[in-house]
Amino acid sequence: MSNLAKVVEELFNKSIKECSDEEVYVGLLKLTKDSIQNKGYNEGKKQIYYISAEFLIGKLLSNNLINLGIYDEISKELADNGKDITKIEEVELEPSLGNGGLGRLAACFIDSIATLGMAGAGITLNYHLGLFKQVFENKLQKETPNNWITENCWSTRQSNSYEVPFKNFTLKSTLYDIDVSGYDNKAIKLHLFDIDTVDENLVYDGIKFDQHDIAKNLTLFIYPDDSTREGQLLRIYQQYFMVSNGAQLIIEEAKARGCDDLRKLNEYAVIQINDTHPSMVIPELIRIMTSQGISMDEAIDTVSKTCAYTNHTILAEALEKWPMDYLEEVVPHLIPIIRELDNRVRAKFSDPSVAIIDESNRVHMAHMDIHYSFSVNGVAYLHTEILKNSELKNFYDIYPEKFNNKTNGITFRRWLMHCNHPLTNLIEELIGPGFKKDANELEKLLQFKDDDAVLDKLLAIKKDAKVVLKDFVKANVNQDIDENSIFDIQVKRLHEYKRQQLNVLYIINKYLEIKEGKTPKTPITFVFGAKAAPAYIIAKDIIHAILCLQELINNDPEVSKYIKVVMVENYNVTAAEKLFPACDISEQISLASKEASGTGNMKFMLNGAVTLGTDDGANVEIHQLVGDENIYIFGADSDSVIEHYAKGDYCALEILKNNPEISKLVEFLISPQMVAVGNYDNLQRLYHEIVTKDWFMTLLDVEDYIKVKDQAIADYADRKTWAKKMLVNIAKAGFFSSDRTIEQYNQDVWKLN
Ligand code: 26Q
Repeated sequence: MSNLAKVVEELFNKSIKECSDEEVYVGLLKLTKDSIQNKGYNEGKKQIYYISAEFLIGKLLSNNLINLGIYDEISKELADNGKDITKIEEVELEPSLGNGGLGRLAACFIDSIATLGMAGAGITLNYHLGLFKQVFENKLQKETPNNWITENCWSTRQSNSYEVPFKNFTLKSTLYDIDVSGYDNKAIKLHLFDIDTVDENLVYDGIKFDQHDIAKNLTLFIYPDDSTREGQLLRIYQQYFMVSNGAQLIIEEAKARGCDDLRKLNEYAVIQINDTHPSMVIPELIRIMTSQGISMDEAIDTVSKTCAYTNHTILAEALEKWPMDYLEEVVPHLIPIIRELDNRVRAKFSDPSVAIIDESNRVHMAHMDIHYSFSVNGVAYLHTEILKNSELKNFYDIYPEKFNNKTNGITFRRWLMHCNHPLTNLIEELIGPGFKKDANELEKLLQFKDDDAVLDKLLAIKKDAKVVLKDFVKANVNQDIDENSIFDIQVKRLHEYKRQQLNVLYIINKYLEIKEGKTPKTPITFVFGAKAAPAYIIAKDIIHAILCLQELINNDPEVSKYIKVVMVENYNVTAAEKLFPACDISEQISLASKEASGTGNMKFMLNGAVTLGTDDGANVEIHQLVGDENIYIFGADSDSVIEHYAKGDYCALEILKNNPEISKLVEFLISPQMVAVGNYDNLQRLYHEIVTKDWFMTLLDVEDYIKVKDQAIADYADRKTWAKKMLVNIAKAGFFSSDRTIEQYNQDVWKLN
């Protein structure tokens, strides 16, 4: 009897055939959890603790089967018993423990850390409802709770518990662990801290809840709305709870590995601080050390040698600055330490721009990180250059040796082997299985650049993936799309700097062209997927505009022959796994200088999409790798954008006055056609924002965008030449394996033994 047969026999007293999909899932969950535990965990004296408010891990079943090397065997066994593994995957609920890029990056990183045999762990919170589930109602985003914790689930309750002191009370934590299996290697753990008193019944009317009783709501949601004082305080409670537990666990484990003197903590642990959300780990560790008799000087020295900081954004509004009185209300015991850290900075540097506490009595978390970490890194070449030369220039001048770049990466286990079996199999047929361990081997595909049979296979695989997405879209939003059309896809968080509105203007242009009789050679399907932050009004208006275009265009028989618009509902990791393989044109159209890296751009490339993008974030490196022939770059470059901001000379109204063609597109947002299907107020607000402000310079790039996108669409018609571009993109994607990124972190920063 097979292992799975034994497990389900034991659990349900049934054969696999007799089990429901739910029962098979539970059986596989047990089998997988046991197999990972039996293999054991990576070990080492020094460990990496990747501490992050987000780990957007996605569903785990198939990924774990792949990493255990038993996916094919299990899926065959299931098929032999009349079961379809993709149906069983559907039983699992997606843990949405993150917002977007930063959280997904953390998930890719723990996969790579485990795979490369490094000892370490992820540290985060056990959000009961994770990120909200998005539903569309009257063409508007509505947020609903998204429960992922069920009786049978990947996390396992542990016996560890720590006391976390707040101003007026102390909370006792409970630890849940999720094992993260390396690919063909042992595992590491993702630690999720929680409290037992959380009350999910507190939630009403979507995702509202009473924010007062911390003991009941601490880990209910990820990033509760922080537009109010209560919301901001809750964020501080969450952050401190995460880092205090983390610090206690790290110290306990270091001691268990032989650290007999906390002054040597840096020999046993390195803590990677994922953006500023976990920054309070610095004063917390210092607090713990000094409370145990270590001097302030020594504690600061050790902690600074233990912590490393990653910056993920240059957007001013995302840089956390906590008002001192908020911190006083939640964690008064950290205040003297933060003041001491600030005093030391002020004694050394007279420049007020590098202080930790500013004139308005706000604590700049990033500044604390930079002064009291040994490494500061950006997440793509251009991003790190901008940090050094402009955003953090004053810090770079003081600490040039701390700054380094670590261009992001993605795990190929999930973003190729799991989400695109047909492509994986073709690659293996062509160049053997070596690429699964060493992504650089994908370059061997280049020898097939002129092999028609291979190029045809690539096109056939793409078409099949489009059929899969077509079915998904039908089930998801009840829209019919054509697998023979060009799939142009923009999926990512909704943000003005990512410029979904620029894509909208292109679609409006196409619509008007078609109405004037200028029809595209190949039909195009424009696909969007994006959640907007619940309090981000303009982002929600952009979603509304997209949904209006979807209705207007898809229901107009004259136009829908040529173009369609689809916005998938509740874009998440599971949807992403269907979207990336099916894409022809990957939209990476942020305003140059604003997208730190992007990682969706890498997933699209790896799955044979061609990038249409600005020279921003990791697009710059994609461009360099594939060459001008195999990417479509448009728009202003980052230097000129930075100059516009410095001079304050960008004026949307000016552009509109001088360009009736552009003006026509923007005016369409409030046209009778749009207002007939949408809400005037939402459309007018978006229109007004673009006309009077357009902070992210949509109109600066709109002409070039239309020109270059039209070129890409025209080029698509030459299928052979296009297939070559696909092949080159896949072949050059090896650099973006997160295994490479993690190896670089280890070599330059972590130095694990
Ligand atoms: C800050 C203050 C208050 C409330 C929320 C926040 C907040 C929350 C989430 C700030 C930032 C984030 C997330 C940022 C993020 O996802 N950044 C992305 O990180 C990716 C991984 O490095 C990059 O590829 C993306 O370019 C970057 O946008």
